[in-house]
Amino acid sequence: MSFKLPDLSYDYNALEPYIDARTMEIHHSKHHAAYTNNFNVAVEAAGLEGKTAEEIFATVSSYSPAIRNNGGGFYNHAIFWSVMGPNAGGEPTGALLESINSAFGSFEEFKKLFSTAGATRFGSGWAWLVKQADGSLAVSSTPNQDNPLMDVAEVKGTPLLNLDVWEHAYYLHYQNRRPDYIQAFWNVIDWKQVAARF
Ligand code: MN3
Repeated sequence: MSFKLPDLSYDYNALEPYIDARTMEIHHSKHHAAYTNNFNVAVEAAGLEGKTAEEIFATVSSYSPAIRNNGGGFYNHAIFWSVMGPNAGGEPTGALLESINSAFGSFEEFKKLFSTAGATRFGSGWAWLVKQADGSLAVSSTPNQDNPLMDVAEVKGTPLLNLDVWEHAYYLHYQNRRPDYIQAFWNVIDWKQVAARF
């Protein structure tokens, strides 16, 4: 199997009270594990072994929906776990903060844009902070398991931060209150990890 389910660098209960342990356990050990397994099956069926996920995404429109959906599911969740952590939250600093200010005016304005991107994504999908090819930052959202590395994405670039707004990411604890989940997310963002991606 070429793609592996990554371990979390923290316990399932580490993000409480913002994201509950039961949601984290099911999300990682069931949902993410299934995307990873199904991606490996689809990659093998398509004869794409040896390619990186990024290489596959660059021409994802030429492959089956199984590649697009499960590849995105595998990759997007790996980013999502890595940009969250305990003892996190607060604001970015340094060059990342300067780029955020330059692109959006202020950190508060960025928070509003990103939160709105997640709240208004109809159905299932993700909100993103993206570093575009010219180096500038943008906020976007994608449907389903699409991501900004895919040739089908409206806003393309390197994903710096993402937020899963599928119901499976919040329904046990927040039920239909997606905006409350999005507000809580700001308390678990590990800005050091986001800065490292930047
Ligand atoms: Mn998910």
